[in-house]
Amino acid sequence: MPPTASSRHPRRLAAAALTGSLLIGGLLSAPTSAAATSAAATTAVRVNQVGYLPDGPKRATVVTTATQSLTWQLRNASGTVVASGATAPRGADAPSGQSVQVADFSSYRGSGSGYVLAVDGSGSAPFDIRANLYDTLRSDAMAFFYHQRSGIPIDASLVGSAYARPAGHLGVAPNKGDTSVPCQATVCDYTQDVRGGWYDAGDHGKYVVNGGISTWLMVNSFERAKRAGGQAALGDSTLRVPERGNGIPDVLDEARWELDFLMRMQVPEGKPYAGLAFHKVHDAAWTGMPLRPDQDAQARELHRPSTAATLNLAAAAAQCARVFRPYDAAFADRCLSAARRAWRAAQSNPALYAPDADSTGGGAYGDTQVTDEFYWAAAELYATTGESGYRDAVTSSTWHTSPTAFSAYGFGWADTAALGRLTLATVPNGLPATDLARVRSSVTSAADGYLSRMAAQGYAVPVPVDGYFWGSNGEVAGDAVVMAVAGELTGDGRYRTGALETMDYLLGRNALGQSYVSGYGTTSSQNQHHRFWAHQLDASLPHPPAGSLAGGPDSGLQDPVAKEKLPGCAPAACYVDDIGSYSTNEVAVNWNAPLAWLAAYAAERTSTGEPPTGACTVTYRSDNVWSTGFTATVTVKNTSPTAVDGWQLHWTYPGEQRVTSAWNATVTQNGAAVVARDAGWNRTIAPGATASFGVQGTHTGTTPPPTAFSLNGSTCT
Ligand code: 9MR
Repeated sequence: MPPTASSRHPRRLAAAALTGSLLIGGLLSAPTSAAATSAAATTAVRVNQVGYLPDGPKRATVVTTATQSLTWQLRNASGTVVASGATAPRGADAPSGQSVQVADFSSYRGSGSGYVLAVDGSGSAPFDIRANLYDTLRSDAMAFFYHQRSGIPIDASLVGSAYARPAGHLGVAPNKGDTSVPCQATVCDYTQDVRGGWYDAGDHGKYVVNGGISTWLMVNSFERAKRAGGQAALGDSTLRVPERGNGIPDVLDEARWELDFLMRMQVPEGKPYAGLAFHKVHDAAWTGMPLRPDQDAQARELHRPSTAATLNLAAAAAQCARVFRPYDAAFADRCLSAARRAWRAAQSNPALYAPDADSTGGGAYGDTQVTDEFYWAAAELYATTGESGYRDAVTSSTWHTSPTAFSAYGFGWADTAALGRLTLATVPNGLPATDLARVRSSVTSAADGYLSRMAAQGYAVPVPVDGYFWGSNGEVAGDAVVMAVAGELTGDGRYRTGALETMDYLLGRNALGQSYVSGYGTTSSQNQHHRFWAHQLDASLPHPPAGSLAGGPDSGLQDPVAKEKLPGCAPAACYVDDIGSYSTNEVAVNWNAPLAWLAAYAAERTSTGEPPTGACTVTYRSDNVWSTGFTATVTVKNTSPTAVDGWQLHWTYPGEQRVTSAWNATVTQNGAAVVARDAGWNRTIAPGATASFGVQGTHTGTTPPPTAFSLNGSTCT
């Protein structure tokens, strides 16, 4: 059996240890840290400082010693009270160490900017309520990856002159370049061209494990949007990338920059470890700050291949083969052959672990448990190829049935089984219907766990009190990804609410009243640990660009600045916006990737401008079932206030049903996934009106009805 998360999770060991001492010290009820003290000086009404979606949840947390319910008032930009109500007292909130109440103004459906929520004489930061709230964050959070590119000049015409810089690590003095990199002593006797890719974080290292999961999330964001009919927003010429206009969706162009690098990290044929991936490439010694990538004079080194890195490559490249195929078949082929080769090499070297101690000049990304990486890679290879060998690797893995595939601590670079489950739950594949149903329900159970934790916390955070470890904000955004997928699978709007509320947490509804995303909100992180966006150290350098997510509270206090400034902090308050606090305030590709995923999801809406939740209801009536066939009538109702003009209804059959004909709609099926398009004459569905159509098909046994539908990208209920 896979070990439990608590016994193996390299991402949370330090945090768990420290939380123990916090609880013993009784400090949760009396925070004494600098962060907690300065937080008390800010307004006590904590909101999403960017705002809320008109049809989404709208809740705020009020820090107060009052034990009785208080009155809240929502005021518009001119100060007029447009809604009011009573707060719900919650009492002591363990993660924040604060006493809180919750104001819920979700029923307000107006829109505008400059709203303020006032409670007991305190006003919140101003915020907007509008349907296009997340459009810019979608592109900024994705642009982060272009900014982080190695081996290409960062172009002022795309990012503005403050963020432009020469190419890093192309072998132009003083940098040594990643074009011909030797290994560490004894690892290999040749050099390899490993140019390109993304810098991991504030350092100039490039790590295959972290690159793999980040690439997967970017590509998955597109794959999900495509399923929901919302891919156009991530399509060609939607992002600020140099490849705009090449006919390929921009988010895939960005992912390809890393995929090319990941494939360059694969050991060539004829060499020892052929087919495995080098674990990482970085400087021989840690460099000082600030330092632009092109000015890095340190020697670069390849570190010994690892099974984990190899399987990350296999998973990301197998997903590439599936998702890139309609846009660039040759690249898809190249990805698939790299993935197959990596898989074979990992099977021959199943326990080549990257050591935790290898952290001179770069991070370790050590991991001695790689069965979850095997499961994830097998799932991707199976979803892409349908081949029985990969299917057997999926079904024989203990992770296929393990209850810890979705742990309380979310997924992460060391914990990848959940990614395999997400793929198997959403990408049509040949797993037996009962197995598929179990995989899908594991996604919704995980999401239920996050929802119940959110419900129990004053700030509605999906992580447990001992889950504030290095990169906790990435964990929060990852949990939101799981909730969003659960919403897609079930059509249950509670999951979308949960996913959107994590955005509230990241953007200011938290213990510190801090937006952790640069440029978003009135008090946003601006001094993240980064060697180029190092304004705090050198005023001629920029702050991090808008859309950069800080790592977030880490109760482990794992850097000197955190140790000095945050002693005694409550877990959710262990954060300081200081460039020296790399354990709470770095940026990293594996944290910005789930943020970008979530922003794209939150920004998605129909062509009529309606956000997805509650936009439609669907009934699927089984009219006739015989031994090998069935007919059914599907009725979709437009429950949004605006007309639908042209529609596509998506669903997935939980059984083996195959549609063979349809009337009053054009229906196509790919695996279990079905798309019904309007028949032309019925393309308009007025608000409150319905459209009905019929399907006939075959089946091999039972005909369980589909339960999750989406209309033009909107989840129906
Ligand atoms: O995100 C990583 C975290 O889980 C680890 O606890 C930490 C210490 O090993 O390293 C983090 O990753 C850093 C990496 O090692 C080097 N580049 C910056 C990454 C983010 O801080």
